[in-house]
Amino acid sequence: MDSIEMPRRQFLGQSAALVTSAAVLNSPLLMQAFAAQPGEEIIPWSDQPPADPGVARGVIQNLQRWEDLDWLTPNSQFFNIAHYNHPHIDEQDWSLEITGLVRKPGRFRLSDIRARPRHELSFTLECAGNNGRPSFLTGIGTAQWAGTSLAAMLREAGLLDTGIEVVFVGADTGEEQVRDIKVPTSFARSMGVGDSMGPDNLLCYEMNGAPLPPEHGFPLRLIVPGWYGIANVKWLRRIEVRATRLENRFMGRDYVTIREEKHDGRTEWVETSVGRAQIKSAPARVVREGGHYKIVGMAWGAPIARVEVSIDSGPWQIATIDPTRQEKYAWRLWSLDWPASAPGEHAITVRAVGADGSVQPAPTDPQIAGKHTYWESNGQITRHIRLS
Ligand SMILES: Nc1nc2c(c(=O)[nH]1)N[C@H]1C(S)=C(S)[C@@H](COP(=O)(O)O)O[C@H]1N2
Ligand SMILES: [Mo]
Repeated sequence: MDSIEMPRRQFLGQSAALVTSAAVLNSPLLMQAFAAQPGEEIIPWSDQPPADPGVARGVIQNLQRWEDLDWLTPNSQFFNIAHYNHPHIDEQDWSLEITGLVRKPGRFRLSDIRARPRHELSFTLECAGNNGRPSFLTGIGTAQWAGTSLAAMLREAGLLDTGIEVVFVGADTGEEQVRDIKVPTSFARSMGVGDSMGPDNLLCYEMNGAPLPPEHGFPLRLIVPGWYGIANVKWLRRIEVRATRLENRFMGRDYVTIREEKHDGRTEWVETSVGRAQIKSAPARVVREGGHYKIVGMAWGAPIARVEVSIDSGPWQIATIDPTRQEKYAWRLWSLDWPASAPGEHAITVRAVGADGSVQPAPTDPQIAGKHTYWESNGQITRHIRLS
């Protein structure tokens, strides 16, 4: 089965009103404007990062070229990140524990979780470090994730009023140095009780119609749509409700954004834990069909109202957004015809504008310029290309 077709079929399966408009919107002509076509020639970017991720070697794997990404990312093309080891878990030996400040602690096998009501959603998962370094441009992908509701399981466990934090612990382990102590530790991230009870959070066992692949967290991972990748804990083995905050490496030391902010005319350096996804866009590829060029890309991180493209620092031009694939947590495809393309080197910059009027920041915006760490780098992206 070609997994690329899946969301479209699912989209067509929705309410009658949607099907009517989808029939019009899904016309072959319109789909052609955005998805990669067999007949078109892709012009590779001239500022291609090295295939080897350098310092992140062994942590980040399976990075793709933007040119090869499409609306849905097949499992074989999905990047993966593992900060510690890569656990290979046998379903028979595995269970999920829900424990801590709950009235009814419990242990669940994969079959128990699969027997619960199933939910599916498309979500664009982006590493918070994506674009923070010159060699890391494609730590992003969109999959159709399936699982059961986290909120429903927490509700059944019965949260006690004393609990403020829900900690999600993975089966992968490592060692950290904290001051003079060597700490043997498991990968873990946490969220406040309110965020954990978000109605769309999934305990996820399926990715693009297949059981979760080992490198993406088999048998179970957390999917927190609308948050950066780090919140989406893989190889989940324990959920624990606690009365104090987790301040481990992935909450309080690494994945911390350090930014200069102005308060009352004074500069203050502020350190915050990586959180929700932020508005962002990128050009994916320039294609030639006959003598005609077109720029195609994605926009994500917030509800998108508009995408604008500037070529060689020229005026912002409004791109056409693919009306057929509108899912709450997945990126939108957009395209712009480029009739005035001339031979030589060109710079292509994109910015997304949100439904709330927010604009993806320029590199000179204090939000980006005042940032001293590479996390949450949602500044406007410029790519370079040479046309012959
Ligand atoms: N248990 C565990 N979960 C994890 C990680 C990890 O190292 N261990 N890495 C996180 C990070 S930094 C990202 S960006 C996403 C990547 O998800 P993927 O590997 O499925 O693409 O997983 C997150 N979940
Ligand atoms: Mo990440």
